[in-house]
Amino acid sequence: MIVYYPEKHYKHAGFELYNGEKTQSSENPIRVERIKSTLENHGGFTFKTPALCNKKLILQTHESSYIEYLVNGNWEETAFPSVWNYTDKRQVPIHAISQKGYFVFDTYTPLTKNLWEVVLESASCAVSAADSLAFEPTSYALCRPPGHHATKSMAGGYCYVNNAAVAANHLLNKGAKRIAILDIDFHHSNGTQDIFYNSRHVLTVSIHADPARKFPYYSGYEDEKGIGEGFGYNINYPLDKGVDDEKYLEVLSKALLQINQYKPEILIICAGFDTYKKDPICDFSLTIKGFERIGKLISKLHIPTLVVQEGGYNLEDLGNCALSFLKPFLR
Ligand code: OKP
Ligand code: ZN
Repeated sequence: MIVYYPEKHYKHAGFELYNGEKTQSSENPIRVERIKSTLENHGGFTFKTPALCNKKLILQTHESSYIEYLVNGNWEETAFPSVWNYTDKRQVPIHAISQKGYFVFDTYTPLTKNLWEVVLESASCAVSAADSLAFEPTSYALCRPPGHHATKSMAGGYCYVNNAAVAANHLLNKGAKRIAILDIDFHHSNGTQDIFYNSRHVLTVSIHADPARKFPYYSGYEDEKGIGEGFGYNINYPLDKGVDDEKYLEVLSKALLQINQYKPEILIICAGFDTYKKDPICDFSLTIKGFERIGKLISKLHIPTLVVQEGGYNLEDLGNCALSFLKPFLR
């Protein structure tokens, strides 16, 4: 299996402000290094670094003022918002402090030095991996930073550019008519939902912790079904705490049935392993063996599948969670 890996990701590392307190970020460079070394030790994976994708592709996914903000941002020190847009005006503000609150929706997502080159390379992993579906049934984009919380015009939840959404737009440009994105990260994929909310060409399905209890809090509820011609093409499965392998597989089977009915030409899996029982910030209880069962069930659909890495924070077991999930796709 081909794996696209971002070699400059380590340049992005920071802290987060959680409820007013400064803490070490869970989203650190060790994460993808753990996954990489576990897959390398196992064998069957070929690592490549991506060619940087065209900025136009990113502008098709995100608002241009937001992307210009990331491109031109010259943050010498880690920066965070402190005042948010409390109006419904969409007018890019002038002051540096108001701009941060305009383009970043939480205090977990630091604006760091070299941010743009790092996020561009992460998105490029997803695009390159999408291209390799032309000659491989499955490919894996080992993205960092992750992408699924990034909306059209805001960063948040450790995400800046929505890697999976950029890849989906790339595949639509190449002629695909129906793409399904299934997000199995513990957290609701609010960004992906936002980007494709009015589209029937991209079915977005997310299985996650009930946002009444967990991040991103404001979206991920069952009644969010899409809008306009996209109505019916967004599906959310908010779940209670403590979900185990059996319960998860039961919900996943339902989601896969809906995906199959849509008859997608390509399936994108936004894979987060923070549903793992020993994840330090989450409250589901999936096992390493459970990830293999999840991978097997998905692989049995026999749809060309792009796996895009999202979250997962248990550094000790993260590599084995990913390997276990990917194994059924190896041939
Ligand atoms: C990103 B992804 C923990 C609180 C921060 C933010 C969660 C972002 C998750 N110190 N919570 O979906 O895994
Ligand atoms: Zn997550």
